[in-house]
Amino acid sequence: MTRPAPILLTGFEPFGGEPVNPSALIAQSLDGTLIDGVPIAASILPCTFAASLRELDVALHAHAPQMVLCLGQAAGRDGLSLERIAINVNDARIADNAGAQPIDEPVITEGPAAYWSTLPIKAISAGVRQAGIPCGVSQSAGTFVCNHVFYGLMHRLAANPGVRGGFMHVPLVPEQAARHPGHPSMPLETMIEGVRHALALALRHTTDLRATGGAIA
Ligand code: PCA
Repeated sequence: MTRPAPILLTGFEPFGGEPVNPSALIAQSLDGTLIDGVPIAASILPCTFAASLRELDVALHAHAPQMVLCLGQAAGRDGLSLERIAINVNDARIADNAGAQPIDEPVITEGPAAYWSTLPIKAISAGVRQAGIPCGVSQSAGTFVCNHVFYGLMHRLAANPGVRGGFMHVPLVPEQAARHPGHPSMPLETMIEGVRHALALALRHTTDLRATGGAIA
């Protein structure tokens, strides 16, 4: 039997002075495991505007995935957080790991203003919550390297509509939150379990649920 095309799961190296990035720990721990018979291939991306999409291209090329989920850390989020939309702007509040701090630059010159996630974000958040793990829809992936990678991913996948993709932000782990009083956190094992559920739900749901995931400003 031929092996099904993998799911590409990416994480980021630590940034902003943190010793770890939970997104990388999750991706590494799921690397090589199977979700409903589909293998996961993990890749850790540098937290830089210049090199992150180059590394993403290397991984897309190496693995020819059927689906892509990029993960990133978002201090302040209190659950797993499925991003709805990627926007065409880099506006960095802090320097990236190479010292770059772009202000109001497009991710891709002449690209559209935004791309939607093509993962079933409502079905995933409902299913992950049903498994007892906090999860929701987020209306903004920010304007730092995560949004940059999310936008770049969806721009690439727009030319390859058979491959679905999206982005999930994850909270800090308790060891990080202990150094940032007031920040919510989630144990690494819970996040890993949540991402496993999320990928299984994404494989099973080719269309999304009609359920509210909105926010009032
Ligand atoms: N989080 C950052 C970049 C890398 C990461 O894990 C972000 O949200 O943009």
